Amino acid sequence: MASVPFELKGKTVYVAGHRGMVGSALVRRLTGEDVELLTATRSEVDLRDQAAVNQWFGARRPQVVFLAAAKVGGIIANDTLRAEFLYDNLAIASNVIHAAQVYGSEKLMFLGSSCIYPRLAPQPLREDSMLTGPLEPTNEPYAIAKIAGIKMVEAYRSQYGADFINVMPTNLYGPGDNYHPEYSHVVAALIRRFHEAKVSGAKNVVVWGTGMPRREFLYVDDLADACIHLMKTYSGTELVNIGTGEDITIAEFARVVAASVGYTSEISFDASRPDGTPRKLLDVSRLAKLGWRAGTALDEGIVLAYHAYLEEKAVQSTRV
Ligand code: GFB
Repeated sequence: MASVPFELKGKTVYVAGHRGMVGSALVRRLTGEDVELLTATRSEVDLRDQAAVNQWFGARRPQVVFLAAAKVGGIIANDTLRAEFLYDNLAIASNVIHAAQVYGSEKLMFLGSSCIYPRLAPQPLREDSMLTGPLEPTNEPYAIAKIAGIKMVEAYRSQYGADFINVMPTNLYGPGDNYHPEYSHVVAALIRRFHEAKVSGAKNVVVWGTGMPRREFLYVDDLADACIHLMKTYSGTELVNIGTGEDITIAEFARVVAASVGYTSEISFDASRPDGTPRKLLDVSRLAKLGWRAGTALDEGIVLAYHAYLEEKAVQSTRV
């Protein structure tokens, strides 16, 4: 089953979800490796369609798979599109993991999420706290789909000896994020809101919730680097958390974003909006033992993300 170090060099590597924020960061990072990159757009292969996935795997037979495809969104998207978050993510995980086994992929990495841990699990969140208590209700469908994917990876390891591994990223941000005003995650939402307020000269920006929840944020290019590192050096049943090991309140975080964007007026909080999980800080000691730590400081990463937002906005405005 497992051979570490695992050689990526010369392999065909499939990034499932290459148009998303995580997948595109993996593609950027993999250009520095000597691999043959395989991607497929949704119109070529809808990953929710088992027959289409099997046909594609049968034809291309990727040796290595990064399963970064998922339906994702912020707290409101998760809580509103509950059926889609459950169905799409269950189908994607089920189809891709099974096809990787059937068509002989040598190694697969499944990307989960820190929301698979119980809402009130002890902090920082250790990998072995999965399934020890109730989930955060706003993202239970997404978390259940991700837990099913994790359990598939574990089962395919144990029954078939497949070298499949699970990693759990914390909250992510960076180029390629979704800036939808209602459905995005907090980082993209605040970058856009503070930018628009700066441009319009608005004197107040509203941040959702009480400002008290704490979150850990990882720059997506750091995540991609950690994934490549773990693909090469880790094989095992245990999950591996990927984060910075540091968190911040949403109120403090809003001030970091405002400063990076150059917005200097008032910030207020709308407590009628959901807070979600009170705290979600990952224990990254297993990752550190495996020889990786995050390189991008939060304030530095937010500036990079803001520039990426401005570039993406400029590109969109030139599209006809
Ligand atoms: O990023 P976010 O939607 O993800 O929200 P979660 C994080 C925190 O930021 C929450 C607050 O406490 C929000 O109330 N927040 C403040 C905002 N202003 C805003 C805003 O304008 N937009 C958003 N979206 N939040 C998601 C899960 O939870 O995290 C997913 O629903 C996934 O399943 C993802 O795991 C990483 O951390 O609350």
